[in-house]
This record gives sequence, structure tokens and C-alpha cells, in this order.
Amino acid sequence: APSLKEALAEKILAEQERVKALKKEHGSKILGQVTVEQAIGGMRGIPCMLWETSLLDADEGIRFRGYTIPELQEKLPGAAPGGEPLPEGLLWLLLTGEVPTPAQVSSVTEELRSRSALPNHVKALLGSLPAGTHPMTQLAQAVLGLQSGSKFAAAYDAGLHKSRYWEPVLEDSLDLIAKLPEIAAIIYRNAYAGGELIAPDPALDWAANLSAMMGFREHGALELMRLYQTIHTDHEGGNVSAHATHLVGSALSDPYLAFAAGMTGLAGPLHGLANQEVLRWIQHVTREIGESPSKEQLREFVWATLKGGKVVPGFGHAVLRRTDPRYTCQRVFAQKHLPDYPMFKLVSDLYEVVPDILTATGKVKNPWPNVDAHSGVLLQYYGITQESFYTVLFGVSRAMGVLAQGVWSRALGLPIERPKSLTVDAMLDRVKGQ
Ligand code: FAM
Repeated sequence: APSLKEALAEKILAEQERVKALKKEHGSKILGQVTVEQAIGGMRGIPCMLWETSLLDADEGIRFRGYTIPELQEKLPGAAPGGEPLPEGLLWLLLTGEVPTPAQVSSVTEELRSRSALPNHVKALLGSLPAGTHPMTQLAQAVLGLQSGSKFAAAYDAGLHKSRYWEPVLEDSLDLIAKLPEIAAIIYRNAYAGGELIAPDPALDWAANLSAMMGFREHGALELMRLYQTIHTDHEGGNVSAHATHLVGSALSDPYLAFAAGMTGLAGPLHGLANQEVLRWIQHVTREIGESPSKEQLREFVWATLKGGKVVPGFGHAVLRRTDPRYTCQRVFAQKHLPDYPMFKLVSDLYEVVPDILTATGKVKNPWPNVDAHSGVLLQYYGITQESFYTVLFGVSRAMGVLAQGVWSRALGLPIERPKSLTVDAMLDRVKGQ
């Protein structure tokens, strides 16, 4: 059976031809237009990037290589039959476009295990950071700490032909994905368990090992981690963490440098940090109005948040216009594993209350919940109570999506990104007479 690299190599040749033909036959055709509003408004909706691993539909939500989340839960092998998918299987799918067999998934688990040893200097680096350094800052620093081992940077220096860039980029990507669980666990144990580390367990799969090294080995916690790590991987190319990784990678900065940029973007409260913000906001709700507030009390609280000039975290999206399927699958998980948990009840009540209020403001384009509205409550249930750590779990997962695309970006020879910017005067000049 072909290895992951062999399976990928087979796909690359055909896809290079397809992209070449697309450029040759349709290169001058129009994908969309750019308005002044879009240029000022964060480039919303401008189709101007090639991203192979996933595609977002505003109403339906994300598809990974054409598959919805429920389809992946059905098709990707789990740790046990009927269980949540193993993220290693999704990595195979993201890289090759094909749903892997159980044997292929095991081969990825093995491959990642063989690359997982963390250099001592990275452990020392994490141990040396002042207490209270935000876990996302620690994650970005640890990733940069690994950069000295970049195989792509070394190969570039040695003059590798550009047709082969994707090979050491794949090496770096697999090395980095393999090491992230232990990095995350060390950040967690240093911050919340007095620095008492737990050694990796070679009998566990990639996501379960992450949970176990953090100190959580219960069956439900392992299943949650597998699901969590699967659904946070990729959300097409334009979101901040994906786009930052893509942009920096386009300068041929190696995968460590590129991914560190993605992680500093994920650390923003309007993006990945929203899962921390949701939990804090929910805790604020329960402190102010108790664990089982009435819907009327909740409505008042939501309005007070808006009147205070703050966003309701976990709701809204730049592209989605319906409930995020990543929210829905976590809700289904909660209904199965923790139906009576009071915090889950609160999240469900917010689902009923918040959208009407956001709609009533008349300006929020998507009043529905996103992925971050639900994830923290599931983690709380299994004892992962430290919300400032949550975005690290998001980041570990995000590596699979953005690094898989990074391999493809180099395989397809995508150039350095360099969109055009304009001054206000230049914009006025261009619209004159229109
Ligand atoms: N609460 C209050 N106001 C909101 C809102 C929310 N949840 N979502 C949007 N708005 C406001 C927004 O601030 C803007 O107000 P101003 O015109 O006064 O600036 C207005 O509604 C129009 O915004 P939009 O076009 O609907 O949304 P954007 O595309 O500009 O922004 C988000 C998208 C995600 C940044 C925004 O919905 C938000 O701030 N949500 C809360 C934070 C959050 O949950 N982020 C996580 C997103 C997630 F899926 C992820 O990246 N992990």
C-alpha cells in the first residue's frame, strides 16, 4: 500500500496539470468584482485565493475535500467502530483528497508517533517563560523554537530545485503536527499542574495522546478530543489564521515560520480566542444571574453586553449565514454524552435567545452561533476548566488544515502574495465618473 507521501505524490502531478490548464485556458476570465466597500471592509467575499483543502458555503457551512462534517463522522475511521473520527484520517483526506482506509489511518498515527520527540531546548524554552504568559503566546514561541530544525529551510539553503519544494515542506509539516500535542500538553501542565509532566503513551492515537498528556484519559474526554481536533482543522483560506499562514508561506518562509504567524492571528478575540471569550462570558452570566437564569434574564444580559459596546462571543460570522455545522456536531455530542449538564442547558437557551436579539440590532449579518459558542462547555464538562488554554487546542487542530494546504501551495508553485492597496485619494480617483 502506498505511504502518505506516495499517495500524495500521485495526486500532485495530475493537479499540477489541471492548474496549468486552468491558467492557460481561463486565465483572463472573471471570478468576481471588487467594490470600494469590499476594499475597505476587510476584503469580504472577494474570490482571490486558491485553497484546495476545504470550501465554505454560506448556508451549508464547511466541506473538507467535498465532505460535510456528518459525512466525515460516518466515513472516517474512528478509534472504535461508531466512534468519533480520528484526525489522522482527516489529515490523509486533506492531503490526498481521498478517504483513507483504517490501515492508512494507522500508518499516519505511526508516522506522527515516529516524529513526535520534542527537542529539549523547546521544553526548556517553555519552562523558562514567566508564569502568566498567555498559552497562545507560548504556543507561538514553541513553534518558533522548533524552526531551527526546519528541513525546508535547510533544503532551500542547499539549493533544492523548486519543483521539489513540497517534499521538505511535507516533512516539516508532519514533524510539526506530530510535536504539537506534547507542546500543548506541556503548556497546560506548566500552567495548571505545577509543571508535573505526563509522558506520551505510544499506545494512543494522536488526539487521545494530547488529552492523556494533559491529564484527561476518560473515554468521553478522548472522544471529544478526537472530534474537536477533527472539526477545527480547516475553514477554507480566507480566515485570519489560514490566510496568515498562507501569506507568510508564500514568501517561502518555512512551515514553522508560516504557522507561527497563523497562531498569532488565531490568538485574536474576534477569531480563535473567541472560545476563551465565550467561556468567560458564560461565567459572567452565571455569576450575575445564576446557573439557571430565565430566558427573560438572559435576554436582558445579552442586551446589556451589546449596550456596553461589546460583541456576544460565539455568535456571528464573516462568511457563514446559518448555524455553524461545527456548532451543531458539538451540540449532538453534548446531547449524547452530557444531556443534563447545567452549562449545556445554558448554551441551549442562548441558542434560543441570542439570534433574535442580534437580528433586532439590524446590523449583524449572521445572528447564528459559530464553532466557539459550544466548544468550551464540552471541555468544562470533562474537567478542562482553564479557558485561557482553549485556543491552543484550536491551534493544534488548525495545523492540519493550513499545513496540508501549504504542501499543496508549494506543489502547485503558487507565487508570493502581493495584492494591490490604494490610498483614499487613489480610490476616489478610480471611482470618479462611475
Ligand atoms: N455580537 C455583537 N455584534 C456583532 C456580532 C456579535 N456576535 N457579530 C457581528 N456584530 C456586529 C459587528 O461588530 C458590526 O458592528 P459595527 O458595524 O458596529 O462595527 C456589525 O455587527 C456587522 O458585522 P458583520 O458583518 O455581521 O460581521 P463581521 O464579518 O464584521 O465580523 C465576526 C464577523 C465573527 C468577527 C463577528 O460576528 C464577531 O465579532 N463575533 C463575535 C466573536 C466571535 O465569535 N468570533 C469567532 C468567529 C469564529 F467562527 C472563529 O473565527 N473562530
